[in-house]
Amino acid sequence: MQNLQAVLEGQLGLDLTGWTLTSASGVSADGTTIVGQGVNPLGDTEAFIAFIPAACPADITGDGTVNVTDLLLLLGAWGDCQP
Ligand SMILES: [Ca+2]
Repeated sequence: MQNLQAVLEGQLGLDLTGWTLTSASGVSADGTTIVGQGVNPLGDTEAFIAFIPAACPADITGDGTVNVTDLLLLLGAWGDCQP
């Protein structure tokens, strides 16, 4: 399990300064939409909806771009798979 607020801020770059996400109450079937409650910077409880961009399987580094670095990682792992 991961901390949703940490993922939204750390991995997706959202600025949630002053917010505290307190609960997630629903997730779409494809996992790209999450709804819940949080406390906004004014201290009021408020609903939130977060849209998570679908992952790009070719972006091996996870930096949002498919480029030569991803290709080199793929080529570096070329060959027989070790369990
Ligand atoms: Ca990449």
